[in-house]
Amino acid sequence: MSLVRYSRSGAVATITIDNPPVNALSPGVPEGISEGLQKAIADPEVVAVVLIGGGRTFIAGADIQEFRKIHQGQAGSLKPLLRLLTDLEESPKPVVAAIHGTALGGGLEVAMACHYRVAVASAQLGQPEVKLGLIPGGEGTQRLPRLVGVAKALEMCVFGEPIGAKEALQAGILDEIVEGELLDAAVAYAQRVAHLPPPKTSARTDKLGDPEANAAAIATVREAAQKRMRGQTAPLAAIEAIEAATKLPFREGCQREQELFAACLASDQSKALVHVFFAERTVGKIPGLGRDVQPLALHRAAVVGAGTMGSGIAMVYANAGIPVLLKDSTESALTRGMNSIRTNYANSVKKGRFSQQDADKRLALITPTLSYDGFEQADVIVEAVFENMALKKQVFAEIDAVAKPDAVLASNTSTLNIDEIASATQRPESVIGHHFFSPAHVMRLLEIVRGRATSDRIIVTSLELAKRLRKVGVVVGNCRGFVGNRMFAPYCREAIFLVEEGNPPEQVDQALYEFGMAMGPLAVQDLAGLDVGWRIRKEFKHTEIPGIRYPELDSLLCEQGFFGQKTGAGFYRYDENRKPSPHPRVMELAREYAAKAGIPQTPATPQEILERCLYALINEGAALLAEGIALRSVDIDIIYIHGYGFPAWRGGPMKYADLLGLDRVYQKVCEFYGRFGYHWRPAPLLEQLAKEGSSFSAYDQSKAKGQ
Ligand code: 3H9
Repeated sequence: MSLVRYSRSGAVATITIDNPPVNALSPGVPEGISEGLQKAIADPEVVAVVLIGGGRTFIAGADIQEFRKIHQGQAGSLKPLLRLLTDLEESPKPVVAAIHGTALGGGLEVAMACHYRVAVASAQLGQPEVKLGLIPGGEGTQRLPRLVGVAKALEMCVFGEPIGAKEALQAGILDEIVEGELLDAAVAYAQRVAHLPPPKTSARTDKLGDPEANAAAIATVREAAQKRMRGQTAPLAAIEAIEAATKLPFREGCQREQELFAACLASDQSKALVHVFFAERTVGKIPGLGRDVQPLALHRAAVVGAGTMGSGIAMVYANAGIPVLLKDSTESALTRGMNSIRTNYANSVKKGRFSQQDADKRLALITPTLSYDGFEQADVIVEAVFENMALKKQVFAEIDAVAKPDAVLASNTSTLNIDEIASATQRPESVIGHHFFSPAHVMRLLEIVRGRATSDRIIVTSLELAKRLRKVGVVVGNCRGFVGNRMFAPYCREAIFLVEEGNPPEQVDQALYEFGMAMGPLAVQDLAGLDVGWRIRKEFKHTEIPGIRYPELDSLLCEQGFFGQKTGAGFYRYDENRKPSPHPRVMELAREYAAKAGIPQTPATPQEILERCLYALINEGAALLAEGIALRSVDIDIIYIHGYGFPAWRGGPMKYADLLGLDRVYQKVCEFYGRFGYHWRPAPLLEQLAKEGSSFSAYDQSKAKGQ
């Protein structure tokens, strides 16, 4: 089937793009539109042209698969798109872009090269290229400021958030919001403007502002970008391109845009972010899970345990409009949980995230309870009690007795064995892990842990549920800590070892923060509470091998009552606003312990701090992949980006390793194995891929082909 259709109704020609699902500008699409346009120009009967998308949307942008090919060294060309933009704007007959769904990236750029733009009220328009490590490369940085002014163009190109039709009309992108049938309205509009000389956006200068105002707008947005998009290069390149629009004639500005676009396209940041775009969509596709498996309907939920996690999870359900029971065994625990929910909602209202009315509506969906009454109606029940196996088994036995036959029985355990938890019920096939990350209503990750007996239907239902809860669901296998926390352990181990070796916490954290992590590993542990790890460590003490070094300092801090932020001290000291500062006792304790244990004091460079923490993470990731606990390396990447604050523009830990080159990572792991022993045994899969000159991405692909 052809990618672009041409038709005519009366004196108006219609060019329809038919490239499902999102009408991306794949090879053949710009050429097809150009061809249609030439036909319309050549037809003496035609007085105007409408450009419209078939199916659910206008054009969602350039074909991102093409960028992936370019990243893999295959040739790709933007020339047909650039030629189309000129053809459209130079057309002697007016061209009207008729927009529904989304006009994003190259889609908006095509629309802006048309002479007029009309849209339905639900349309979304934007330049989201920065989210792929790019800038608009289809003259968008030059046309957009001409339509909306410099400040608005900066906001749209630098932060990449789309805007709705109403805002686009006010800003000057759209000429009209139409009601009724879009095509009919666009044709009528085209007839109305047919006799007018077609206006060219590139010829406009009226909105380009004056140097003083532009300099101020640029300085403001640059500062905001450096804060909100720390470490990323594309937002700064977008600023430079828009600045060029204010200083250079249109064509020269386009030239500058092309240079900046090419540099972004060649960058590791773009490779990483394009990888993440596809990874986010791959994690929902589980090999071997039949497409015919239908998810169960979910109308009501129940949560057991009103602690930090339980009350956070109840909010997640309420935020998605799902009524939820929140049970605890004591009045005081329940009151504490409900109070923290109220405070959270009140803060959201104060910060303007939603209205008081919205907050009240959400709160009304949460029903506190001390009994299991009403649990028989719940479609999903989430256990979020203390991380203790005996307690969890008891709760599951109780849930089993009250839940309806096809309910999803989920545990929010972060480390414990799902199969053992399931064994407390008569229906292990209904039991699954729903591992939310703290704070549950903020973090986007939901680790979905399948047990040995978990049914496909429960897995599919959990994936659907994740979408409804606006989370990214990633299915993983069952082992201690699953994917996220099992990898987190060696990452934190190295961070603590480094402190024990005489490197202050702030130096260790700083290296990882500068790498792009949302927080350093020691600050994260202070936030989560050091007592959590302390308790788990005591539970698993019997698994430790005599003669092997394990992190001790965190336990020593706990013995002092330093549990992290909540006690005002952990790896750092915290003031009443939870602002951290170095705690002199921490390094004292570290030195005393190191002297006793014979640990040499060796200052590490930021590079070594990074390598030890991150390569420990990657080595464990490779082991999880080989064991099949992680299905693909992309699953690990998404878990780390959405659950652990790993910078998306580094692609996640496994993509980061690919970009460094696995041989380099492997060599360093071997070096650390030589220096530090046991913990650094290279994962066999890392060794194999490094020696083959391969990558984790290639491993994913070869596994997908084998399925
Ligand atoms: C650009 O335009 C650069 C320009 O300046 C030009 C330079 C010269 N390409 O997300 P969904 C696929 S950069 C290829 O699940 P939704 C997607 O992978 C681009 N494929 O649906 C998925 O495939 P699968 C700027 C694309 O309804 C399927 O479509 N544009 C593209 O939740 C459905 O997607 C963007 O960054 C694409 N452009 O959301 C927009 N877009 O079924 C990126 C989607 O095999 N796209 N696919 O997994 C989006 O934001 C969302 O996909 C959209 C729909 C809002 C459109």
